[in-house]
Formats: sequence, C-alpha cells, structure tokens
Amino acid sequence: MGKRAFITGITGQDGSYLAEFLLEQGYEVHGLARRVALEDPAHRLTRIAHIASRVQLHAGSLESFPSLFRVLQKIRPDECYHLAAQSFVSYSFDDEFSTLNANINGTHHVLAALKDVAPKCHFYFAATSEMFGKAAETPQTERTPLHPRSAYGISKVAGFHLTQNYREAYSLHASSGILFNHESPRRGYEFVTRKISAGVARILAGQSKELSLGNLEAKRDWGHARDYVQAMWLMLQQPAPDDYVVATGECHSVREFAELAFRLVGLNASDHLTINPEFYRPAEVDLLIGDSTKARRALGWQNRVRFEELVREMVEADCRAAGIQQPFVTSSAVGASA
Ligand code: NAP
Ligand code: G4F
Repeated sequence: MGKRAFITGITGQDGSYLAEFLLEQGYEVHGLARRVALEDPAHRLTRIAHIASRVQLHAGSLESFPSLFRVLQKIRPDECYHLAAQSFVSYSFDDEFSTLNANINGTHHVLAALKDVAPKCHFYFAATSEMFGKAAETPQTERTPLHPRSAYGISKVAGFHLTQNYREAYSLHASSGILFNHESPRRGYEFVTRKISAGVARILAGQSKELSLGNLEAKRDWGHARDYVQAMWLMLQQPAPDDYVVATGECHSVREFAELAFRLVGLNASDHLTINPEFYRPAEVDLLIGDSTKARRALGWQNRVRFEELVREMVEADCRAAGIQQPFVTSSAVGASA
C-alpha cells in the first residue's frame, strides 16, 4: 500500500504542487483546509480543483490544537508537510499578532500532536530565506546567522527552532527546508512576481495603464515552486532528519523581473511602471541569494526552471487568462534592453 501524506496549506501554491507530486508517486494524500474554504470550493480551492477527487480534505485551522490533533489522530500519516502559514511578509507588519500566533502556535500544535499520535511520522517544516533577513553573508547557507526583519521572519525562526528541538528532544524525524522565493502561475496576487505578471497582462489587454510597485531594488533568488516541492519530498526520504537551503543561486532585482515581463510582450516598463511608497516595508530585506550545495549533494536535488523561463510562464498564464493567446514578441526583441 502507498504511503499516507498529510499537507497543511494544501490550498496554497506549494501545497497544490506538492499534492500533485505525491499523487504521482502513489501516495494517499490528505490535506488540512479551513472550514470556510471547504464551504466555498469554487473560490477557495481553485489551485487543487483538478485533483479534488483524489485528495481527502479535513477541516481545521492552525490556531486550534484540538482540530489538528483530531485530524492527525485519524490519519496517522507517514509524512507530514507543514506548509500552512500567514505567508505574506508585508501583511505581517500590519498584523504582527495574528502572524506570530498562527505561524508559531500552528507549528507547535502540529509537532506536539505528531509526537503523541504519530511519533514515527517524517515531518517537514516550511522555513524560509526571510530568516536570514539582514543577511550576515552572501550567499546564504545552512550556517548563516539568522537576523529576521519582520514578524513573519521571526515566526519562521521560532518554527525552525521548534522543529530542531522536537528532533533533538523527542527524536522526531523533523526537517526544515530553508526555501528561497519560489513562484509560479499559482502564486498569490499579493506577491510581487504575480502582481507584475498579472499587471502586465492587464495592461496588454487594455484593462489598465499602469503598474504600481514599491522597492524595485530589492533582490531575490527566484525559482519555480514545482521544482521546490520535490526538495521537500527528498528531505523526508532521508534516513536522518536535517536542514537544507533550497535556492537557484542566481538573483535578480524586482526591477529586472518587471522589465523582463514587460519586454517579453513588447512593452516598455518605463511607460507603465510607477512607484508607490505605500508598498515599501518598514524594514526591508535587500538581498537574498542561496547556496544550496548541501541539498544538491545530499538530496540530489536540482532546480530546472531558470529565471527567464519562470517569468515567461507566469506572464503567459496571466495573458491567457486575460484572453490574449499569443502575448510574446520574438526572442530577439527580448534580448534588447527596454
Ligand atoms: P500560500 O500560497 O500563501 O499558502 C498558504 C497556505 O496556508 C494556504 O493553504 C492557506 O489556506 C494556509 N493557511 C494560512 N493560514 C492558515 C490557518 N490559520 N489555518 C489553516 N491554514 C492556513 O503559501 P506558499 O507560497 O504555498 O508557501 C507555503 C509555505 O512555505 C508557507 O509556510 C510559506 O511561509 C513558506 N515559504 C514560502 C516561500 C515562497 O517563496 N513561496 C518561500 C519560503 C517559505 P487558505 O487557502 O485558506 O488561505
Ligand atoms: O514578493 P514578495 O512579497 O515576497 P517576499 O517578501 O520576498 O516573501 C516571499 O518569499 C519568502 C522567501 O524569501 C517567503 F518566506 C514568503 O512567505 C514569501 O513567499 O516581495 C519581494 C520583494 C520585497 O523586497 C518587496 O519589498 O519585492 C518587493 N516589492 C516591491 N514592490 C514588492 C512590491 N512586494 C510586493 N509584495 N508588492 C509590491 O508592490
């Protein structure tokens, strides 16, 4: 019989790709979904609509230990991927309390429940490059000191330490993936890459004229979510738990992402891009670039999708959704600067 996996955050970007991947591997896939999502599948389960009949959803929320305990007691999974979180850094400045509450307690609840009902379960924690924040060195590795710059980053540092502590104190097979930014056409619209790809599509479709962003000089190491969920799975297949950086090793500024997205469809970014100070953060993370040598060597993980391919896929998907079937100019025009 196939293994049984439980995914918190199955309705999110990563959860949807991971569920697909695990189904392909023959897993029985269970997921946690909020009650409101189960009652409004047409709007809130869109990312997993195509696999809805093959996954089993259970109502629960990060804030409620009893809900998580009940679900885990019923499923007793072989593998648990804890992805659910308030994941938008910017929002964590507006509501530090709910971010810290959901992210720290949520992780603690899942670990504490597993310890009691499924102590042999292999556990994955969705840690993040945001933990490096004001990074002490470049590129960042598993040994780089942590200096989070937001309530979100702080909540993930706490989850990371909780995961390590359950590994050391209770011998749980608990691993953390320190994942750098990863995107896709399923990315939430609040994140800058999707805001750009959707904004470009709207402008090309004549539905708007400008795209308003914040700090264009921030630099990120952007990969594709489909590649990154495979690293999560690989971590849980290892004989011993550990922590791994997952990144492409290549970084680009928000400006470069936006300029390429506009250029791909034959538009000039400077004709449409405006700056709105509202989108600046009280404390910014200026530069993230990861060194994933350990994951590549120990797990055999590799990222397949490069930067331009990622931008293309996202812009194309949003253009198609806006009714534009062939949005791209020729590749020679892409090479020319905007
Ligand atoms: P996402 O698209 O924002 O998905 C977040 C998921 O968490 C959704 O399924 C959401 O459910 C669920 N969730 C949020 N609050 C919840 C609560 N109180 N109770 C139950 N479920 C709740 O995030 P993602 O991009 O897939 O990222 C997955 C995880 O990796 C997150 O923990 C994120 O912090 C971390 N991470 C992401 C990246 C990245 O670049 N994407 C990088 C490093 C780490 P609803 O659909 O009901 O809102
Ligand atoms: O797309 P972002 O909102 O992602 P951010 O803050 O890097 O966080 C994402 O990646 C983390 C991994 O490093 C995850 F842990 C986290 O859950 C999330 O998935 O912002 C990227 C950069 C920032 O520097 C931001 O200041 O883009 C800059 N930016 C500039 N203008 C903007 C905008 N970000 C957003 N969201 N919206 C803007 O208009």
